[in-house]
Amino acid sequence: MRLFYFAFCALAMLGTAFSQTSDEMNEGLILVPSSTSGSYTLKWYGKPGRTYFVQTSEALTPGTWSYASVIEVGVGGVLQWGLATTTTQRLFVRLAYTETTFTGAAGAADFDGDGLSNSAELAAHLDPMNADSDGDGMPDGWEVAYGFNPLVPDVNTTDTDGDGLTLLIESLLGTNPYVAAQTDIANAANLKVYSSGF
Ligand SMILES: [Ca+2]
Ligand SMILES: [Ca+2]
Ligand SMILES: [Ca+2]
Ligand SMILES: [Ca+2]
Repeated sequence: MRLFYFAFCALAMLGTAFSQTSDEMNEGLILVPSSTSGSYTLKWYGKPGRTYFVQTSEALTPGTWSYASVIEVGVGGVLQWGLATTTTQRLFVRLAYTETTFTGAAGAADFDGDGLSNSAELAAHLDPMNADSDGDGMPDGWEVAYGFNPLVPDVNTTDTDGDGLTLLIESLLGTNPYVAAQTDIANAANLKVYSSGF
């Protein structure tokens, strides 16, 4: 991962002259070089109802795409971000978008429902549109809450508290993997069993 070889910065909205339109393929996504070496402007048409993320890759192969710290809501006009890079490698850029509806700020929303906001996911290099970034069956938010690395698959058959429930089961139940389930059972109402004999 070469995250430190490039950086995005927000730019003001463009005017309408010479801008992309809603009719263009791939939202009219273009990367425009500036007069300064290594400095570009990334532009695309933001369609209303779509929220956009930016992904980059140096290899253009599956599994090499990662999210930049960019989230933008389409408002029926051209969106643009500055991109500065010092890498001599090829750098590919693509958009990912969702039509998920939400209220409030896009960064505060949780599109994949894993318990982490979109902004928190981007900051931690997680996938804001996949509840299980490392594919081990345990949601990103649950892993972060209990100190697991959501980018490295864990052995989901491990039973950290010895209560018979594996990490996978605990994550599905939303329970604490360091507190044995027996503790909770002790707080439950007792079940009374009566004999049917007279
Ligand atoms: Ca999330
Ligand atoms: Ca996620
Ligand atoms: Ca996971
Ligand atoms: Ca357990």
